[in-house]
Amino acid sequence: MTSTALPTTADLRTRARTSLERIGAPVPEGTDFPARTPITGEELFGLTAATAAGTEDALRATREAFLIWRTTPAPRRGELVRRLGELLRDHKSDLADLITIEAGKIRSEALGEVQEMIDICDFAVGLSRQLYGRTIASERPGHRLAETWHPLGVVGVISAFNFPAAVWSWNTAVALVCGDTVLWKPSELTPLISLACDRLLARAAEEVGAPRDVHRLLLGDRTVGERLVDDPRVALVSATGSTRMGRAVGPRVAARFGRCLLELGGNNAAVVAPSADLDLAVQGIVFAAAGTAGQRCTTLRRLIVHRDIADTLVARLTAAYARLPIGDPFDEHTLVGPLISLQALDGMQDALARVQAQGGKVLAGGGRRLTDAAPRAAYAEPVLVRVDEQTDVVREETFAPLLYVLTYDTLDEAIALHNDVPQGLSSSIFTRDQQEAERFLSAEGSDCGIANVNIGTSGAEIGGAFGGEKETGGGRESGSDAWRAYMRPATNTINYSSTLALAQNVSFL
Ligand code: UN1
Repeated sequence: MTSTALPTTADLRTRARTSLERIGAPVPEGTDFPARTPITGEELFGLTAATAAGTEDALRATREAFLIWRTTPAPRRGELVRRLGELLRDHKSDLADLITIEAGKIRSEALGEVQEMIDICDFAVGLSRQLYGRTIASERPGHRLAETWHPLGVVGVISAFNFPAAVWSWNTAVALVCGDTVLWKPSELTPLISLACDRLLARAAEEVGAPRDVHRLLLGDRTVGERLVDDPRVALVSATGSTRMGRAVGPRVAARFGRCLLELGGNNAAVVAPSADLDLAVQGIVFAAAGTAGQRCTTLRRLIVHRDIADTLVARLTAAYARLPIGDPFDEHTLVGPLISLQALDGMQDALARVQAQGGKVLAGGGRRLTDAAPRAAYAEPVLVRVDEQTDVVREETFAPLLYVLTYDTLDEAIALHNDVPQGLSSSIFTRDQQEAERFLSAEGSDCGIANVNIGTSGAEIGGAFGGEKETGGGRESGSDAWRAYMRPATNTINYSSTLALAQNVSFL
């Protein structure tokens, strides 16, 4: 199914301008780089990129603001984030429009992304009164041993197009309550939503009396990101994107002994056991694999199905794929919007050709839609491919709605297949057998940072730490105690006796 006609670029331009104006962030016109929409694949506005001097100014300003912000009590810092959360609630619809226009997300997912931002603000406000350190039993009489958490410095946030606002908010809301200031280099593909978020945070800062430069936005290409990566004033670089990007960023930050929080590629799988509730599994699989047009880092890319139910499940998935409405993400019936670019479509078609050459059989999808209506846009039919083994293309992350189906006979085999990829972000098992579920979640089960039961791999809530192992980069963001990455611990030994007792019974003088 293809949904109705697409909006024109002129309509989308007006809609984007209206949303930005309501948010109070007028479009800064320029010629350095374009703001585009994947809905038509065309240009909306020309924008201005940060210059080297502008980047230097932002580095200096956020560093200076840090010196004030770090001494502001954490619950007071929380007031800034609370106000940001209120403004996000007030402008939820406008922000979602900008996300749809720039990232191509369907309305419900775009609203969901803004909700995720609101949720992290609530979480961070609570956190502002819970930055707990521990006390440690000292071996010496009259001594107290404590761990104290202090603000870290300027945090450089490098974010990707697919969650253009939520991933910024995960980092920024937490960094701000931790006493850090933030420099944000968003994806070049999503500058408008970045301008909107930056404006709302600036407004919140004005209203609560926080320093103006607790946050600065730097639009531009990778040279801007590279400046943040190399500058020793940036205490932590939190980067979300491809494994290739992480390979470039990680060693450069390490070379100057900076800290890095990496959120990189995933190649997420679900195991479907013979006892699985197939109604539940089909719904969970289709959302995880085809939702967001396969462009979440948590997207389901591999399905590992027990041989006894493989044909039944595959038939049901094939039927569900054939019914997926693809097209205008603003149309309320659409479930699959456009890919971000023609380049992404090329990547998908290339992976599809390779997997077919390696023996894969296409069961559903693979075509391109709306080519005449929008030749510069990339509307792709989500694809289901049956493969006999986990070949090299299956072990790669292709950022598109491409689901590989493999079969297994024993749970040990399923877990081995599951873990035999370089990435380790998200995973799930569909089963009604508790022993199987627990084994999958155990130390000898999934090797991912996220492991679920009877739910797909994507769509994590705020509250749990988000991130993964191996080539996913090891970082944890947003929930649980991920805040610790944004602070530095100090160990304090306090002697309240009148004797100088040395540790380990050392005697001296
Ligand atoms: C991402 O794709 O970079 O769990 C983040 C999810 C979302 C976040 C995805 N809450 O799918």
